[in-house]
Order: sequence, then C-alpha cells, then structure tokens
Amino acid sequence: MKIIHCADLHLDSKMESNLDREAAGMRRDELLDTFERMVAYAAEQDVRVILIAGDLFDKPNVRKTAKTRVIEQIKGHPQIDFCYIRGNHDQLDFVEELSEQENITNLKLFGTDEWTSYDYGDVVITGMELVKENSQTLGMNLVLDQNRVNIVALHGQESDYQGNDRTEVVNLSMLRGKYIDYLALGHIHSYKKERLDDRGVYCYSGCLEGRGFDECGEKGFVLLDITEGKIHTEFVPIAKRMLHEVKVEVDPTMDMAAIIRAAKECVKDISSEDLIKIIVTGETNIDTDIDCERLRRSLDQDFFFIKIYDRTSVQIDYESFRNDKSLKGEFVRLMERQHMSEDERAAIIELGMKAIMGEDIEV
Ligand SMILES: [Mn+2]
Repeated sequence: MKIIHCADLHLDSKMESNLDREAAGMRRDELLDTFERMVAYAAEQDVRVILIAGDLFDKPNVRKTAKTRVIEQIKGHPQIDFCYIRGNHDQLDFVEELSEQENITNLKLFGTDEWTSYDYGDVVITGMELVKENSQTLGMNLVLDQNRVNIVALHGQESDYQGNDRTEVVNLSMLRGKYIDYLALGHIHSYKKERLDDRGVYCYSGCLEGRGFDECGEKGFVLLDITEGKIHTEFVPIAKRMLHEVKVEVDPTMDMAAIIRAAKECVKDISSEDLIKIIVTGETNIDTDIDCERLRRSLDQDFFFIKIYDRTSVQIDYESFRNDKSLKGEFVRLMERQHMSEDERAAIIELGMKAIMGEDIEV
C-alpha cells in the first residue's frame, strides 16, 4: 500500500513578496497546478491515501476557483482517501463547504477533542488537530496497537519540551515509546526525516513549492510504500520552480565585466524556470562600483526572476595613496588620521572619492 505524505501547500497564497502582479498571479496558479500534478502522480502510482499534514490553504479568504479546483481533485479521485489535518493557517470554511456537498466520502478529517484513526488493513493512520487544550496531553491519550503499522499525523513545531504558551508544539518526548512507525508532520517548510525512537521516525515533508527565498531548494512530498509491515520512504521532488540563494564572491582585482562573468558562472547550472537571489560579497576596489541593475540585466533574460543584493565593502589601499599629490591622496591621508571604525572610514572614503571624481552619489 502506498501513501503520500504532504503538508504546507498554502494554496492560493498571493506570492507577491518578490514578483510583479502578472508573475505573482502565475505563481499562485502554479501552486494549484502542482497540487494537481501530485494527485495525478498518486493516481498513476496507485496511492491509496494522500495525507495532508496541515496548511492546505494559506489564509481564510481563498478564491472560489482555488476551492473548486481542490474539490474537483477530491471528487475526481474516489479511489484515493484525502486524510486532512487542518493547520494553523487553515480555516473552517473550506471543510464546511465540503461537508455540505454530498457524496464526498473520501475526505477524512481529524478532530481536536481526541485522536481519530482510519484503518487500511494492517496500516492505521491516526491524527489530531493541535490546539491549546490538547497539546499538553496528546501523548497520554495516544494508544496504538504494537502489531500494526502506525502512522501518526500532526501539524506543529517539533520540540523536546513543552512550552507553556506555545499552542502548536509537537512535544516529541511525549510520543516516544508509543509504537509509532512514522510520524507525519507539517509546519516546517523543508523536508526533514529523523529517528523518533527505537521503532519509528518523524518526518516533515516540507511544502510542494517554495514561495520566498526562505524556502530555497528542492520541494516535494514523501511517498511511503508499505509491504509486509515495513515502510519504505522516498522524498519525491515535484516543484515547478525552485528558489536559489547564490553568493558571488568578488575581490579588488575584478572590474564589473569580471564580476558579471563570475555571477554567470555561479548560476550556470540553475534552470531558467527558477528564481534566484544573488548576494555579491567580498571586497571591491575603490573604482569598481557594483552596478546591480547592469548585473541583473545581463542575467535576467535567463531566469524567471532574479534579484541582486550588493553586500561588498570597498578595500582602500592606503599605501597607494601615500605619496599621491592629488586631492584624492590628500583626502585619503586625512581620513586615515580620523578615529573611527574601518567600515565607517571605508564608506566615507568611497563617498568622498565619488564626489571628487564627479560621480552620482547615492546615500
Ligand atoms: Mn505552513
């Protein structure tokens, strides 16, 4: 029997933090496309259950089209059960709307008052929605049969202790020694699998698509294949686009053309479908001004989205100005005698030099 464990889909998220209106709208639809691709994959692979460990939707106000597309998938695949734990971002309205529709029997929900279990032969899927009232006691009420394959699902932040004020902490120490084979978690947006105890593992599937540069790297779901009481798990990447944070290291010998070449080299293996944040670091010489706009123009034909941050500092070679009779030399020597931090001095010298050379100054 096969099960998909996914979480944190945040469907219908606005995606506007980096993108313009048009691209954000496209990305918003792509979240739904990716959900549909996952369901198609499930159908093709004879997956019996899609377990959604929270945050199916991003916020209370979900567009009707988004809800409709999700309902279509659930109705259109009656052979697949959708076991759905609501997360902290999910709201009741979608579920209410769904339960108003007749003949949807393959949507399985979980309560907040007690653990709910669904049986699939020798496999049992048990879950609960975490709220303040149950988060302190969830381990005590969990009773599992040690002779079955036990999958437990929750949405929350893993921890080894119980914080008093944190409502959505999954206290792992309360769940050890309970005969859990696979603890399917949601809330953390990247894939992570670790040992829970002698018997089981816990796993965050991560989200299906990265939404911002805090969600870089491969995104997807976990496929569980259970035969004769043994669970084999595999992370399956499915994201349409990946986000990348790339550091381009420069040094004072490089002019702008060399910096562009270095940046191109750093991004050469990245797919043109992807989104990139470039951070230029290191030291530049006083004459090389990092022209982020020029760098972006030289790269952005190649990618879906790119943004560039200049985090370089200017290296001042005092020695070379030591005997310089010009105004520049006089200025550097003057600044060298001032009491201030090296960073501050470098910033002032850079501004002063630009002023002397008659360049535009942005402060
Ligand atoms: Mn989430």
